[in-house]
Amino acid sequence: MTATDPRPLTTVRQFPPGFLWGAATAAYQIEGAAAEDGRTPSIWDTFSHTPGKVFQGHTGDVAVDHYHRYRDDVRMMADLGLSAYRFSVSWPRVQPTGRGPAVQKGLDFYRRLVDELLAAGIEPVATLYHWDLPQELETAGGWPERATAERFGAYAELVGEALGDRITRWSTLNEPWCTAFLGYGSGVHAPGRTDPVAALRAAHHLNLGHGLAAQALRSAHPGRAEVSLSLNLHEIRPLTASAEDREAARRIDAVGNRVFLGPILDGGYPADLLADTASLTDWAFVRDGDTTTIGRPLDWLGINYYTPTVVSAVTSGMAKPQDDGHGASEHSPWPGADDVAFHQAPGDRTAMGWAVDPDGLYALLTRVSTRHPGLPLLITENGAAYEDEVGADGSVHDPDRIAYVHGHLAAVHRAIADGADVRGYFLWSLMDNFEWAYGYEKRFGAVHVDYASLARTPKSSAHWYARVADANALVDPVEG
Ligand code: IFM
Repeated sequence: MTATDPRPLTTVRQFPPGFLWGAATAAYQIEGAAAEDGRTPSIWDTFSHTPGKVFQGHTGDVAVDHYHRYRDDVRMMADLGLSAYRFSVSWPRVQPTGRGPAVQKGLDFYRRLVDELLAAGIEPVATLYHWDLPQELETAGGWPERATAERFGAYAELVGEALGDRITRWSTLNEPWCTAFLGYGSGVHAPGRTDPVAALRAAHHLNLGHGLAAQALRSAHPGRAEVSLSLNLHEIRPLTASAEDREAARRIDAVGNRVFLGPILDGGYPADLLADTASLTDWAFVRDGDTTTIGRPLDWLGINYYTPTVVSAVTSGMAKPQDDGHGASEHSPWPGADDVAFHQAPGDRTAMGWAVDPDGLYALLTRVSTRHPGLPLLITENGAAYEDEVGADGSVHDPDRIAYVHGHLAAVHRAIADGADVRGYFLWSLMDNFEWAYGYEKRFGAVHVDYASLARTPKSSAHWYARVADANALVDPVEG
């Protein structure tokens, strides 16, 4: 809050100096320009154009046209006082078939975007893969195949060489759990396959791809790249303290969290995960040396959090809900955990039906930082969808979103006070966008987008967040 700001503050919780106040987006969700300048289809173009896969047949063909409006969007970020912006590079825009040389026009777009950000004093934080696999690589087998991890390493080298002089912080993958288990397990995400063994193979090849990409980024600009990935870690709670429910929680922790944390931070795949999935696979696709490649130290860890995951054992007579919060499917995204049921956490819910539970974020941050002391953390996504309405005067008031973010920032502040080394927070999302299988129905933005005119209008949450960023402190929400 500035010295001249007349609004009252009842509580001020200061964040550490240099804390990053960011917002996040992803290429397919915002860019549009799906067939411009050499871009070819990704698996999400194919999936969204397949009838019945996405709400009302929505696609990312135009999205919010960020590809053409990026300059105005960066100006808007500067007006909101953001100190960082997390975006993703579209693989099919810079290397359309997933092989061969880069398309310069594609790289130039990201060069221009990054230069605009730097000129505005906003740190660019780049994600290499936010779910838009070039369709040709999926046709050749996709993430269940080792070759895709190798291709990803080569793509990282191209992008690292082109942009590594301008970008320091990199995230290789966004939420590989969703890619593997929603994309190849339950099929609610592209490419829509429903094969539990393919999902497990995909998880390993994503881990390997992360390791290869991290190496490539580091060698493109030695000593400069600070590399991580963004995991949607599940904050898992057993429904009761019974041994059966705790066993259900253990299984979900194995295939939801430790399938990534194990090889990336703990030296290998956990024995209990291998045992849980032994009837599906012997994991022979993990080759000698893979865990060394995957396990090279991270410079920081990106954590995405929205809501906790409440689980129990399936007891006789229980109707097992098919939607665990990730979208309804008759195919489970949890291989090796067929006997687990999912429950709603109590309390208020967002428009996604997800419980609002900031304590879950506190628990996650303190647990990760206790287990991995010295590893800086960034919250690379947190936020909420609500049914925002445009008022008669054109403004959008979203007090529920302010309350959600306020509660979660208070949890982050508490975790920092208790020793977690959290370096920044990225609101999901900068602006309303294509919410995957939900199309444009769910709005996560701090900035409203009118999908007819594509006009951007900062919601009251954006104005409040700007005050938080300016003060580097959790200022209380003041409406108006
Ligand atoms: O929109 C997504 C984002 O792409 C990945 N993390 C969760 C967000 C909300 O569902």
